[in-house]
Amino acid sequence: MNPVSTLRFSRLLLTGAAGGLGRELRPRLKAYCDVLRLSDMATMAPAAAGEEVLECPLQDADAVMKLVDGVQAIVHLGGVSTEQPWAPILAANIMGMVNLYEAARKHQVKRIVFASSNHVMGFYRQDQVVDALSPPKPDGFYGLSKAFGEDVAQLYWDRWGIETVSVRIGSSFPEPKDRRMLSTWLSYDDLERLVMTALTAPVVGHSIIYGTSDNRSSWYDNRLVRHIGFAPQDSSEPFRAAVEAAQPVLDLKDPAVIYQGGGFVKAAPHG
Ligand code: NAI
Ligand code: 15L
Repeated sequence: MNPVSTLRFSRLLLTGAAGGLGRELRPRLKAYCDVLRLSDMATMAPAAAGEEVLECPLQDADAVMKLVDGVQAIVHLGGVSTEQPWAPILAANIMGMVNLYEAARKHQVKRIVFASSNHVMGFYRQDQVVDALSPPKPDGFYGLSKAFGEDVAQLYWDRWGIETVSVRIGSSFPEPKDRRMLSTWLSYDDLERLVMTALTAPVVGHSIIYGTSDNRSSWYDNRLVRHIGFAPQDSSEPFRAAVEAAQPVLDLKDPAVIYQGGGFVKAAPHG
């Protein structure tokens, strides 16, 4: 495969295409490539012109090897996206991540955008600021698996020169749902901007960037990754009055209020 020095891709792979962000990015990414290959283990809408649709469980190494054949770059959204018992996280986010990078190595894919999560850092307090060099403090099995995913990306950069932008996405939904999300919200338009700048920045090695819009309040510092050139254009501010009216009082002793991970810090996946 050619190095990713292009603004347009011959064949781009989007995993997690049946999910919330995958469905949102599907038509947007199509504009930047000749062929968009879509995969998930769940059912997806049938292929339109210029699309390929392949069902693929990430824990199936042989299937992932075939999935990655012929792609120039990957946007990796597939996986467990909330706090869950260990077994599905192990399959999707641990085995799946290694399978994807092994396939990328064998098929000489040069650039991956990995959907990591703010939950890698969930046990930092909301009065602390974190950057790409702050040591991880995952808030559960899910955050732990994303920290592992970032380490996989680092290994494949150091050892095999596969570039990755690990995006610690905050909260990417149509609008911020609560007071915490006023700080973590990432609009869908800014998500598209971030994914595309991460795919096309000339040199990224393995870079870790926080994925949020230009929110007035924030606990993320992206100064170390200015080379990516992400310039968010949206903000949670227009939603502030409605969000604050719906949640006027916060329990300042509640761990979900104290820590950056919010409710994830007390999610109980162990039954
Ligand atoms: P989602 O849960 O809606 O989508 C994830 C997709 O991955 C699903 O369609 C699911 O079927 C697929 N998947 C799960 N296990 C799989 C497996 N073993 N094999 C193949 N496919 C599998 O999640 P969403 O919101 O679309 O997020 C996309 C990515 O971004 C996820 O990796 C998530 O962890 C990450 N992220 C999302 C945030 C958000 O605010 N939406 C915040 C932080 C991270
Ligand atoms: C995540 O990592 C989840 O995938 C998403 O569903 C949200 O809960 C988000 O973090 C968040 O922290 O708001």
